[in-house]
Amino acid sequence: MKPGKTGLLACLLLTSSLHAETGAAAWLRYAPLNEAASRPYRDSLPPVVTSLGGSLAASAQQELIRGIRGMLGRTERIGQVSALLTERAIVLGTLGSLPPQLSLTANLPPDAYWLKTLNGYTIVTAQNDRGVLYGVFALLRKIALGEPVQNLDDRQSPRAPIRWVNQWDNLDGSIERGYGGRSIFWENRQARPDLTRVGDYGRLLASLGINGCSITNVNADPRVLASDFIAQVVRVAAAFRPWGVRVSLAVDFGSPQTIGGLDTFDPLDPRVAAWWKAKADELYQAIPDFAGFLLKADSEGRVGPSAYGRTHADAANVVARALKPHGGMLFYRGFVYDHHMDWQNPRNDRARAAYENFQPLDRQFDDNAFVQIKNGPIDFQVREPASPLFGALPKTRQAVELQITQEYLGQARHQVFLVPMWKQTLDFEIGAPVKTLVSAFAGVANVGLDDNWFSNHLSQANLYGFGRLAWNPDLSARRIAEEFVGQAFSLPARDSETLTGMLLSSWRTYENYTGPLGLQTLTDITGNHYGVNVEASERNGWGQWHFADAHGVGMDRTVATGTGYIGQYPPAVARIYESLETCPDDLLLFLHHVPYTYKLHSGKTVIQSIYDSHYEGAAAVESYVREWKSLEGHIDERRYHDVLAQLEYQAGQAELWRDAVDNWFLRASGIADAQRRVGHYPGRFEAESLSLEGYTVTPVTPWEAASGGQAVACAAAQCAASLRYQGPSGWYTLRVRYFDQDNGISRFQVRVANQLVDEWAAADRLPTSKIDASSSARHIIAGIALRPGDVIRIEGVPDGGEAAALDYIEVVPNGN
Ligand code: GCV
Repeated sequence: MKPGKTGLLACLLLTSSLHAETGAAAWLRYAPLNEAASRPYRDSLPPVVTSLGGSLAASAQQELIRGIRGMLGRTERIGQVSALLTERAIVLGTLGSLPPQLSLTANLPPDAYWLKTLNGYTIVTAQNDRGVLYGVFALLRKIALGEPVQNLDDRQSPRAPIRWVNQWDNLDGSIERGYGGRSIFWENRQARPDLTRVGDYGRLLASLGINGCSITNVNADPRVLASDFIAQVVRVAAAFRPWGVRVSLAVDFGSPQTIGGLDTFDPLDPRVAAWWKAKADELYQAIPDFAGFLLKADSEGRVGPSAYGRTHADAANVVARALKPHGGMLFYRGFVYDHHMDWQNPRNDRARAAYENFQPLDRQFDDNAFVQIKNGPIDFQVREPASPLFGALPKTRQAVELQITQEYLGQARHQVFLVPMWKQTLDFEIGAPVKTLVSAFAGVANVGLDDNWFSNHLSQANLYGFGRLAWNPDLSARRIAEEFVGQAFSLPARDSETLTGMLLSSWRTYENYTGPLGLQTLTDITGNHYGVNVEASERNGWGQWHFADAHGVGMDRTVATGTGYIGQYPPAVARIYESLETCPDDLLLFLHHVPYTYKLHSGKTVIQSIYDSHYEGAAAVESYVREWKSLEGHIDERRYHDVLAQLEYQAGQAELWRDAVDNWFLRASGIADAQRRVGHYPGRFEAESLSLEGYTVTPVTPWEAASGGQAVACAAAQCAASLRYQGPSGWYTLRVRYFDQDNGISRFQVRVANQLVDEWAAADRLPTSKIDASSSARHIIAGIALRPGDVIRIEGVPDGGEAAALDYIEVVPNGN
């Protein structure tokens, strides 16, 4: 077998097992291979697994047995070390533990592994126990992807020694920017009684080589450091330990005062230093493999060293020095900015903040203090340039922070594969590629108790991709997508390619229907960060401005006439960004302010490009629905239907984004769409123009969130909106746009000529109680025969605070 382009696709798989899957197994499904595919593995893999011991030996051995059982349908025998001379085996052990006849020498860094076939033995070895465990997962991955294992000689080392995930979990069980259910760690300010999911999560993380997890929100609760809380952390650490995942805590910088009882948290006060030291000693006493602390200070209302006129280095070092004797690390977030900035001062620029705060402090951080830097200078927007800070701290250890949870990228309700975006940052040359400048990777994962961790099966690809990049940032996005698809789904080759293609194009698609050309995600910045709200980022202190007005759009960050942000890059980069001639179209409006009629490199004007990309993005999501439907029968029913519902919903949201953003820019610019689509919606009937019984017209805020800026809401027990159809007879699809608030479950019925043709409940889990873009949803009723004079009547029954509100109905000839 050769691992060709699709050698890692699942063409070799599978004795079809399409029973319902919850998604909990993610990419560790170990789906059975078919007879032909499994034969080479059966022939080449010894029937015995012999473990040479070590702290993670039980996990490694059990995982190997479990994986081989799943994929090859046979159970490896557990062999004795004493029998190694006489029986061929898969041998699991560190280099130092290998017996003389299998002795191997190599200079492997910690966590690296070596898979080696020797004298009929398959050896999984490493410098440390974690490496052996990672080697087992790598061996199983090869089998799952159809790669050969008979003549192994594969050494793999992680690029960065620290690869960890951050969870923004609160002690009450909620998760800040978490979309996959409640915390797997906490409930009622205690560790959950049952931490099984923590162990399961540890296994997923270990399969990617992730070796640490910060288990509390960076908007930190001081209680996490209380002495009587340590026992809770001990339990979580114990659940992770079999998988080599070390825990860390995100801590509050004011802790010496808030829980330590001191009258100060001044980092230069010896009593404060002593407090941090005593606290670290206490934690390490209980958790000897504790990883360290994560610290968000002087940011978004968190206290920090500025309270005493001290620097971030002072703050980081006082904590780092407490951890140092135990081998602990301190991750100090570079996400520091003023969120009360004067938007009327054209020199102000949040994008400059991280560099200005930290660059002058280079050399001043201790060697176990890392500055953890978000990929871009703002905040996980759909497109940002790489943070200039990466190139400005040559004497400081740096961690790159990537956001796996899709805060600004559709919140797991939209399918957006983030690896291509991350790779842009990691590959970005800022003196050297960013990936070579960082020695730690942090991914904000925020998995929750939902069966499939994220509430969206396809969002798992982002955790998978983060882990694989953290191990090897040189892997291509395509390779990672193919690996994920090959393991998480068992599809024939053509279908694998379809799904891989969907993943790979999805970031560009999302960008197209939200904020292209560097506009950033035009969402509700001061609210839930989900639905469209073009002006939410303007005219406030948060600094995510894009300065769109009647004449033009974009933020002038040039050195010549703007905020000077571009000057934070090395000259080779700054030159490209500073000049309109060379600035890439994708970042144009992030870096420059231009008139709407400005011509892009693509040849289009800015305004026409905004219109077109929104139409392209929305059309692409409609095509994802069709493509996904083509996979029916090859995916278990549960996951098939879950993803189909998610994609259909996303298609409706993409259409809303398209219309909202395009109409906003049409109104602002006064320049018509050359293709006459924007503002022209054949077959669309605004709810407010229908014949209303009980419904009242209500303005929607922001206006672009509803077609025509208005909706109808029902304050009675039941309301109706009717339309007398006047078009030609034929088959039609009805598209009803309604609002699904989170404060009730309204019911809708649609009748055509008095006949009930469909009904549904507005019961989705959407993040708003308002009638706005976040609650806007679409219901499609296909195959309706209409004749002139037919009455189409939508009846709404509100519930709780939810008003059974309607935006419009579209009557679309079938096939359109
Ligand atoms: C945890 C953004 C998010 C916040 C988050 C913050 C951070 O502002 O909206 O929820 O806080 O980033 O990264 O600290």
